Amino acid sequence: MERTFVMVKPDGVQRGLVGEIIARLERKGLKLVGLKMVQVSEELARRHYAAHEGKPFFPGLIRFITSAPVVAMVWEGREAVNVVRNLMGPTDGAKAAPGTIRGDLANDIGFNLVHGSDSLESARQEIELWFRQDELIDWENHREAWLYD
Ligand code: DAT
Ligand code: MG
Repeated sequence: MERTFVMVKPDGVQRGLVGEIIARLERKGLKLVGLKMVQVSEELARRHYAAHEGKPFFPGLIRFITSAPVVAMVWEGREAVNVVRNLMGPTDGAKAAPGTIRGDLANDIGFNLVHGSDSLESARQEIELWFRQDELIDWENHREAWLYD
């Protein structure tokens, strides 16, 4: 089973969409294995978005992600990285299809509610960056007997 890092961004927390976003991932059958609220520091923000350093939107992105609390999570399941990316939809809410989190609930490029790791390798790095090992819970989800053949 794969694990992926998911974050409800400050706009999602402020708009009261944490439950809505978690519900969509739960209904898909993904298993929550880590969850915490974080007031993101400038240092954590810069490390998380290091791949975007130097881009014109980088300073605004750091300002946004540190402006209010986020909810950081780790979700586990079959092809979890791709499954979450598909549930989120593409970066720009205006272009995201209905049925996706961004397509249904966002209409901006920067204020797009949610982050999800874009590859297995970035998932591994982001989980390590955001969570200590003892913050991740290995638990048996009995639903899985009816989720996976
Ligand atoms: P995603 O979050 O879909 O993986 P990304 O990794 O390309 O998108 O960019 C990270 C975040 O940076 C994205 O969620 C919003 C912001 N961003 C990306 N491109 C942008 C742009 N052209 N203008 C403003 N913000 C942008
Ligand atoms: Mg990305």
